[in-house]
Amino acid sequence: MQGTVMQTIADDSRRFLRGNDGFFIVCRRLRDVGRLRNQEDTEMHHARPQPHTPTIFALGWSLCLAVLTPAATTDAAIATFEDLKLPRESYWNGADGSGGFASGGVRFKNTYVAGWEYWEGFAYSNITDTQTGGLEGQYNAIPGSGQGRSATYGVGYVGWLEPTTMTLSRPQTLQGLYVTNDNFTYYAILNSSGPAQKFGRDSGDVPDWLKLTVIGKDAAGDTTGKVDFYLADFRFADNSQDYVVNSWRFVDLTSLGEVKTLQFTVDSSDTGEFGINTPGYFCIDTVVPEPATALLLGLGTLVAIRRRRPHRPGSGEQSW
Ligand SMILES: [Ca+2]
Ligand SMILES: [Ca+2]
Repeated sequence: MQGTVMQTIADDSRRFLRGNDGFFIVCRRLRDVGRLRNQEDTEMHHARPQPHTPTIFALGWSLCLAVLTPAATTDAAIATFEDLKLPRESYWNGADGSGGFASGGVRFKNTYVAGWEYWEGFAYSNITDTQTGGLEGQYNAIPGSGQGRSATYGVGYVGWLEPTTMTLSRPQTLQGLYVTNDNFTYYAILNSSGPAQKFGRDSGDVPDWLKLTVIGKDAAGDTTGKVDFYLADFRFADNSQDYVVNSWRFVDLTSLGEVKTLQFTVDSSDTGEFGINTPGYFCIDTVVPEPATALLLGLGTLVAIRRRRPHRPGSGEQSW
């Protein structure tokens, strides 16, 4: 970044630094309190299995399911962020310079620029506040919790230095993951914020949109496919159908096939000289492998139990 000419631009609510290469950074935190909107809390996108009638058959099937349970629920998720420990109402943003973090078998990349208080890539958080907008709300998921009312979730920010990526421990097909809006983005869309315009604009009729794109990449780094998800969509002619996502939504990623890395990008109808004006944040939780993979994990558990059974303490190696 040496040699970059930086320009300071101040407005009523915050200050920005812009470089001659298009780099854009928010460098001062100021409160920007938005309106609290009625929240519809998290609804699982999948239909949950209904309880079975307690017949003998059902009991047997339930016992089978009990062994294979990881295959059928988000307990099988390969990343939930619940294994990341945080003090209450706090976040991690990479200020320790570690360059990322892992949840389950998934590594999330982080880039932190010391001295600028700037980060991009992934952070994680357990903040529950849903009313704070502006930069102060950048670590807040708008539903007020992680997916399924869990405590902890990831926060993605698509910046200018490195691609925003998460990398699996091995190539596999994913059923999908959950996403929602970040407070900063949510309130900027509803009320405007700095250079970001209110969606629909003054007339309410401008067909604005904010799109998250998930790009699958295989072990060789080649793209396997792309999936778009609209975090906000005001393109409906009937404005009563316009929406900003405020609950956790499942994004189906099976069409990407077997992937090693996912890259995330954001795009918006509201753009300027330095790229999109809408804050480029999203929140993420509960990465779910495809059912077949999860089923194999469950069967693997069964086989492991079966193979361990003949062992007796002190009996040495068992011949089969
Ligand atoms: Ca979680
Ligand atoms: Ca509209």
